[in-house]
Amino acid sequence: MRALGVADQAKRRTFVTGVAMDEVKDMCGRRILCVFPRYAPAFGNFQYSYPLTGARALMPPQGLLLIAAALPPHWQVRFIDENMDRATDADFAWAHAVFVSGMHIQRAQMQDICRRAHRHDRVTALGGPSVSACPENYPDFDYLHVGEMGDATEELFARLARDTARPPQQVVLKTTQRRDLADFPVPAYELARLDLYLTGSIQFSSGCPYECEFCDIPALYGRTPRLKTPQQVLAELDKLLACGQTGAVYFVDDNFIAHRRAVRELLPHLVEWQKRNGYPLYLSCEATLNIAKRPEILELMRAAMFHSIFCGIETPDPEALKSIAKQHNNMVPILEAVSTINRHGMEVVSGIILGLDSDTPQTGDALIEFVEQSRIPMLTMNLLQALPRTPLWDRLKREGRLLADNGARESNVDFRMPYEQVLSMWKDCISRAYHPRALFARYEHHARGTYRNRFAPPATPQRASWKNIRRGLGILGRILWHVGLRGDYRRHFWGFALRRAARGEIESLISVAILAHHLILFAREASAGRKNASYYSERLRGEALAPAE
Ligand code: B12
Repeated sequence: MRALGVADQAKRRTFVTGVAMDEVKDMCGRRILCVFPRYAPAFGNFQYSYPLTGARALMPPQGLLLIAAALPPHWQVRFIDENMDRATDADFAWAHAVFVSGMHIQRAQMQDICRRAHRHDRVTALGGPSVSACPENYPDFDYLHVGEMGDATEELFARLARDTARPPQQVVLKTTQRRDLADFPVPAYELARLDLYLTGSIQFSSGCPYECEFCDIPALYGRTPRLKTPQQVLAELDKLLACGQTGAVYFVDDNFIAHRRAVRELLPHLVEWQKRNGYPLYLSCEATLNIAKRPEILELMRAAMFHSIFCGIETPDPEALKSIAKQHNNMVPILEAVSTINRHGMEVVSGIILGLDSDTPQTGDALIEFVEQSRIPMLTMNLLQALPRTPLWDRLKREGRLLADNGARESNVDFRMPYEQVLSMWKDCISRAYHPRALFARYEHHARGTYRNRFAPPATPQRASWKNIRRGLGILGRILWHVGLRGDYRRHFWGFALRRAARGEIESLISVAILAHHLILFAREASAGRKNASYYSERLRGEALAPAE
């Protein structure tokens, strides 16, 4: 928990213009407690790698840190990520108002925070992707902020400046005028313990032009990409460094190449920034697979030290891609696209969906064949979920295949294939894809190819700092202890590790060991039915509410 620096105070003065700001400025300061809810254990959280790295959560929540930076200048703010620490009674007692943010998967935890704040009679405000899609799911919060930062945000601040008593009934504030990303403040990164996250986060753009049937991004953030300026992105990177960010930083953009010209303008600035700062960070992002058609962009990303791209491949079946309105994945043959990206030193992390209407009993085997051919090490394999505000939700509703209450089922979709068959296909794919032998074989392929295609930065003082070396040695020590000595898949680990050590490739040894540990352990839990394929199931909700350690 930390207070905001002078620079941010200055930045915040420019935010609230017009009536609200004049009103707010003359009123007494407010104390805002920003609480980010716990994630339920899930594939995408990498919780099994935390003991190796000392991390305690995956990445800082951009949304809440942005809102914290946008508060009126003389207000105080505290930030608590409940993936690390639980907000205490003292925190709630300190606050005038409690701000919360999150995804559908965090619904139970968001409601839990609201209950705890109300026990202290504190007014609560909720924003973020879940309430923006389904405000009706949050009857207990006092203020609902639906949509992105804009006029609704100003209205919320003005109302709290006037009165922090809980309103007699819920107030829903809908953004009608979005604030331009070019006018976004630098998120309040200094409020977060960046050194305790597995990766940092930064945003360049919002929105995606495509309309994949299962995705709610077009409804939530629009199809016309909105952008920050390169100068803003560099200012944010400067601030991340100043706040102790090291290692990896993830661009949270829905589609990093949503606006190709803007990306071509941004990348040379990132290359220069890395050079100027001694190549301190590895970058990654999410982008559509057709980025493979843009070698000029891939080459600039290589020079800017991008190490991986998350691509929503979803299925290797071109016909199935058409059926979910994702034919843009077919613009380049998928295997060719993956190897093109690898040739530029970037690993592809692939999103995969099982339970599509086009699935057959052979789908699982076809997927494993694709995993072996593409050599993609990390694939987030999820069961199809129908998210509100998506064409899929509307179609399934029309077809009467949307399960309102799916109890212990792992999805709210009434699959074409028998449910149990889809579930066992999912478990079978997870256990085969993440068997240690298969996984390390795929990583071996990239250690001899993709990773050697990367831009090799000079050994700058920033990279070879004692702090980095000490941190690296600490992680290596824990890997050798937990995996090399005590791990039950140590034979496969040592095969990979000794080959890396023989070539002095210690960095790829460490980064692979960290991720492989999570993938292997999570897959074991999931294929044994002890971890879920999705965030819809009851048991998960039950689990999610367990108090933080
Ligand atoms: C980065 C990211 C992740 C990261 C984590 C990010 C984090 N720390 O929270 C990781 C990789 C872990 C992740 C995982 C998942 N994710 Co995700 N993720 C994203 C992504 C791409 C960016 C999030 C972000 O930083 N956005 C930028 C910030 C600035 O936007 P924002 O949070 O909406 O905030 C704005 C407003 O909402 C508002 N606001 C936000 N909070 C608040 C609070 C208050 C008080 C106020 C006033 C305003 C306000 O102001 C901000 C500025 O406009 C989003 C898509 C997106 N564009 O947001 C998907 C998204 C949030 N993820 C999604 C999903 C479904 C998942 C998974 C469940 C997928 C899966 N099946 O496994 C997992 C779940 C995690 C888990 N436990 O398993 C969905 C959520 C759907 C929903 N409506 O809830 C999204 C929207 C993508 C999609 N396709 O639909 N994800």
